[in-house]
Amino acid sequence: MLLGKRWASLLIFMLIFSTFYSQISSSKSDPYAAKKKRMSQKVRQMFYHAYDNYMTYAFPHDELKPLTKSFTNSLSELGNLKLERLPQEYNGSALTLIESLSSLAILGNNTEFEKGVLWLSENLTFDVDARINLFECNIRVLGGLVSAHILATDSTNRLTKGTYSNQLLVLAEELGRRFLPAFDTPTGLPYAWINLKHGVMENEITETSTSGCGSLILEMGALSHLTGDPRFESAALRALRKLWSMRSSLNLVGTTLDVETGEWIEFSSGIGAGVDSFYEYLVKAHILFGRDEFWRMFQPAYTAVQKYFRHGPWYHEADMRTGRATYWQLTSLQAFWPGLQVLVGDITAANSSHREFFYVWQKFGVIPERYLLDHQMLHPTEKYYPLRPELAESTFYLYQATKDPWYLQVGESIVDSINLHTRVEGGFASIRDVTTMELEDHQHSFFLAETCKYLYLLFDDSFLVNRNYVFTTEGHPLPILSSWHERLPEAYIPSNWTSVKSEERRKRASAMSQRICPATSPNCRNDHEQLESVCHIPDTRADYRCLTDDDCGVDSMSCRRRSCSMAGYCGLWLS
Ligand code: DMJ
Repeated sequence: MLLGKRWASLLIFMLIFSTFYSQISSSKSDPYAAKKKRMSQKVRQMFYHAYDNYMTYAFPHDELKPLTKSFTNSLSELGNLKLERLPQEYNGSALTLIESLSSLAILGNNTEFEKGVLWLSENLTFDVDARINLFECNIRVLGGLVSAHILATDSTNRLTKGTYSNQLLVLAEELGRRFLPAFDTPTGLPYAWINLKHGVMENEITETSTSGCGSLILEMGALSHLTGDPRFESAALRALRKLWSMRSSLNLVGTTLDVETGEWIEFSSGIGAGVDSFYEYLVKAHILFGRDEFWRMFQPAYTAVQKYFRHGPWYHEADMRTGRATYWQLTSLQAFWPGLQVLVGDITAANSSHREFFYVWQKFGVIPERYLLDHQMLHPTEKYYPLRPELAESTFYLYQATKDPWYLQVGESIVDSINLHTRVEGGFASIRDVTTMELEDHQHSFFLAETCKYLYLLFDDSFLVNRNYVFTTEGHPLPILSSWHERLPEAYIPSNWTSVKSEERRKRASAMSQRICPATSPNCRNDHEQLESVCHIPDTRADYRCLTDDDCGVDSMSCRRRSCSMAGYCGLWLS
């Protein structure tokens, strides 16, 4: 008995010591480990507070009204997606559930992920007389389903054996087929609205946005790769090519256009509403499909943005024909731009505009929808903050790229503000007016698909370790597979990469810098293995500082050589 007690004390001592020791050693390798753990748990709780309340008070409708603990079928603005085997009067598409699946997978909640997958498999149908917005339905519903299908079938055995036989892909394919009539225009540019049952309605409006035509390629391209039906990718690609052909001589695009005539309607544009994801999808399509064509569009488009819209760290709007500034406004949606800049290696520029967005966040407590830079005041009618993700998204990318603890601090401050100002008993509510913090009865689905996801990944990126993903504009991960890649141009592949790449440097590469495995490489062991890019050569210094071009490596995504800027940073500097 005494011996038993002694053994027990010894065991307890060893346990405490080993926990203490492992904490010391993990904090030795990462001094911010404890903070990250605490913050990731906090974000996890935020996600479940939003998700559980949705499931309790709103599911299977589209979105939660957290103040009244009721629901809104917000897709009915986008169109009603009715559910099979439910009373006829019921409308709803379980939008927030579809949008939550990839976040549940990232949080490692296989039980809830499986429940959601099986429920949708049995209940969701698109055979409904409903007018939907093509762009929104594509990024939220099609993107959510395609991503969840991939997560359901990856090698992690997320689902109980035998329960899944591609039901989500079947649904996604059906939805994709219902999108196709929208592209049947003289220009190939899709209508903004389509009836899922009857196709394009009579007298349908012909005006759409640049994002509406230029942000379909990730989801529809992935759908083609998964189903073997090329029609989805072809339709999206044709629209994107047409859109690009409509650029001005300055390589600028407008914000709205007519799909029948192919004429611009709104010539002023920027990097925010109506245009944002067009730029995002050019670079992400290049990463996902390895097609040089996307980079050839992105490179001049990015250069034009930096030349005509940028004013120091701020971005204003300009007329696509003249390049002259039109509106000097900061919008909440623009805050995704630093994240995009990280993807192309433009870290210094990303950091400087991220700081300005965060400055505005701190000034108001959250980021307002629109701020008039020239008058230094809020837009009179756009004072709201609907729980948008863009600043958190850029913060996540910048932390991945730099490991600068400053971004953890930013993330913590975002988490604290959201909890302080928007958390209510029934979920998280949007802010109607950032000057009074008056709330609005709406918890958008992107709060679960994006805001919580990026905040969580900022503090816990274990989901990304040894995996390569591109996140769609709605935050749904798509894996980068060599089997989806076209051959990279020879010029992009340096011949001496093997000698430069050392084991030690390899280990240092973050998840974000582990990229494509070009199909041309003999080192790609098999189609589905996600390896670090064979062309990737890290910069000599981990902080990207340089004296000459020789200190810079080769970008892991585009396989393009990085160069040393005048400020002494390696990047994909565009001339
Ligand atoms: C999301 O639906 C997507 O990020 C989209 O690209 C733009 N905005 C919202 C969130 O703010």
